[in-house]
Amino acid sequence: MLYVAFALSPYLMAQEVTVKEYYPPVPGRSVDHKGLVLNPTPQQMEVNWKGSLPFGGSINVPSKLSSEAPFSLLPAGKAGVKISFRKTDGLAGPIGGGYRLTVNGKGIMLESSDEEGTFYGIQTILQLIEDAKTLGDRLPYLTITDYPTLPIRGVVEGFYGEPWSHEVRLDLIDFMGRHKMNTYVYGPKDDPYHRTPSWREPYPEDKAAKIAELVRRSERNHVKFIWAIHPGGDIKWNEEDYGNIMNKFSMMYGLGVKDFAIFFDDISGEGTNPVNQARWLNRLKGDFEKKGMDIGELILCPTDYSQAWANPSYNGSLAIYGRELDPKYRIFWTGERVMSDILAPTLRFVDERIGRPALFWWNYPVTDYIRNKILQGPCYGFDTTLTAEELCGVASNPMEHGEASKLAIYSVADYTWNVKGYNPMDSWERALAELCPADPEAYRLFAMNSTDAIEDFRKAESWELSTEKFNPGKFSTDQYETLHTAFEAMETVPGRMEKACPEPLLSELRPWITELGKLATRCRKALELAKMKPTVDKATFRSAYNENVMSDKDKEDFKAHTLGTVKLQPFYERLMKELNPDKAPQ
Ligand code: LTM
Repeated sequence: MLYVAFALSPYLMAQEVTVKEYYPPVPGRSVDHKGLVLNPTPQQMEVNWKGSLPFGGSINVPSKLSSEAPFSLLPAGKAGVKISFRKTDGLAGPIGGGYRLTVNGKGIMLESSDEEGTFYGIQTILQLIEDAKTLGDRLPYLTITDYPTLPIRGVVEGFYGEPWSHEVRLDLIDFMGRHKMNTYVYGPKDDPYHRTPSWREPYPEDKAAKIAELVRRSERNHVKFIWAIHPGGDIKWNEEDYGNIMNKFSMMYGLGVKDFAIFFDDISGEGTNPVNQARWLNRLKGDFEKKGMDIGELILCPTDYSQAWANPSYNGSLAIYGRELDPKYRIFWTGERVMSDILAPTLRFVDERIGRPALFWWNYPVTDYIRNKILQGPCYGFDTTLTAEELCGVASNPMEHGEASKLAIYSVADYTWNVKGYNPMDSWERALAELCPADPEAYRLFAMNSTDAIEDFRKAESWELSTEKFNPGKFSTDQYETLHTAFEAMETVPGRMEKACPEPLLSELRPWITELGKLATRCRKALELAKMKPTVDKATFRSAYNENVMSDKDKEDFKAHTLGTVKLQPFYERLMKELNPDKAPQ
């Protein structure tokens, strides 16, 4: 369901509250990793800081491995650190993909039981190589025993609006591979060949070639490229349309796609019929088999994808899927609402009915319903006790802004790989440092003030500020100074980000960074007005006050690129209202 809330004035939304009132504080804590930063967080890591291996930036890969993927990803050099590799049984972990990595005086030893495990072990080594740069070109002795918790770890490009460009997709797929994610679901609502009206038609040649390239890039990254069709808007449950779906899938198969999804979200009428959906999906699976097609994942996104309206009864669609849909199909679920936390009760609700662990379609950081926002907050609201028996995976639905979406995708990679070990605050801070390494503090200052979504899915924002406790008629020097220093720090963000933030992230964030700078200045000036009021005459105060009133243009710009809606803008508005020289005496 697409909410159209972005037309709302931020002033209507602005209501200053303490984070504790109804926003849960961001869980987790900051961690000093001493330069040993890995994402996702390994399941087990023992570090012996007393010993370390000199690391000059290259690895001496044995010739029999050097041409083999993924060893060819390593920076090879004869004079480099020695690496050895051993196929060892029993390391795959509960769902495959596990590995063991040892760094000691002899060099690096990688062991794994399957291909996935080798790939993931190499990704960890590549991250260690980056870490060595900040560790004085040395690697501490360590042993990592690692494996994923959830089978599906990924992204669903499932938003309304301008689909990602080809370049953004390629880059995101590489990013996913580096962070051990394994699933990219292609379902942009505004790709006409995915959805009504043109789902029956083949992609034009140039677009088809790009999809084939995405499949190849995904394979290199051990990512499954899942192509989704969205036929429900105008489907006819007749032989002709069954043939149309099969035909489209066969064409996509011809481009190299081996994993498919069928979406029936956000439709009404004919297409919503769960009995027909299940019947056709089963038939498709059977026909794929008959044709000898080598199919991997099959996924359904139901019309009843949220507990907010899913029919809970025996005759409801979820229960029908549970009884009738082939168990190979995974089923998407967005939780209690469209935008929801990933929690046990809603998974119990859906799993009981669908007879399998649901696949969470996490509607964050998507902003197609609030296009004037850019969501940069920590990812929390994830139950860290869930297992693959209750939740088969999570796919994050991102923003149109691919680069800015990486902040959240990084943490979804972290959570899905190691559910128990997930630390939201630490994951977010590591992501900030990876994405803006030259000045993570500037990115942090920006990001913590741009987190709030809408009423249904509000998030802690500006949590280090106590604006709500400030009374402009009576305040302490300490309160004043603390806020003044904080606003001044925020005012440095635009300049610092211009210098430190890499492209294309900077271009995506720039309009909001500019607004943060302006908002911080208004807040600082409002604070200064509170201090000035008792010390100057009315005319002087009125003139200073008027200078800090937002012009129509300021309002328009802020409405187009809004942030700071939990604390900053409400603080500014409250102070300006209370300090208004024309305010009637109370
Ligand atoms: O969430 C689902 C299953 N469908 C749509 C998404 O396509 C859309 O991006 C989000 C956010 O607006 N909401 C939906 O209902």
